[in-house]
Amino acid sequence: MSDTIFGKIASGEVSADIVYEDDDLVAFRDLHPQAPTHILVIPRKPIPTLNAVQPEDAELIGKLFLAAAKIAEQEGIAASGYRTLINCNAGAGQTVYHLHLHILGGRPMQWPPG
Ligand code: IU
Repeated sequence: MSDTIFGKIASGEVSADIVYEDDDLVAFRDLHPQAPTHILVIPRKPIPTLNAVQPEDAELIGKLFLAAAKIAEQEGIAASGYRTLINCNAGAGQTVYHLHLHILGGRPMQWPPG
């Protein structure tokens, strides 16, 4: 079992500003937001990186994106536009090794990301 800070948020051991949760997922506000709305959606299952996702996780990953769209709607950023992204490994800037989907919105986004 992974014991990252996000695993501890998922188990309730560490508190976070949770905006959505169900049996499979938890979503909470990023501590250092990079946009007016910056939320992380994580599976309760401690998958370290996108590279470690297995075929049996396909439904879970689908749920992760469905939850992101629902949260964007709830946050009032669905119509104006928002970005979802997953940083995979250090070269992409991943710092917490528990899979997480970023939701960023509330401001215009640049392309390409840095
Ligand atoms: P990354 O994709 O691994 O770089 O994203 C990790 C994010 O987790 C980053 O935006 C941090 O601000 C955020 N975060 C957090 O919200 N709470 C924490 O306790 C820690 C990191 I550590």
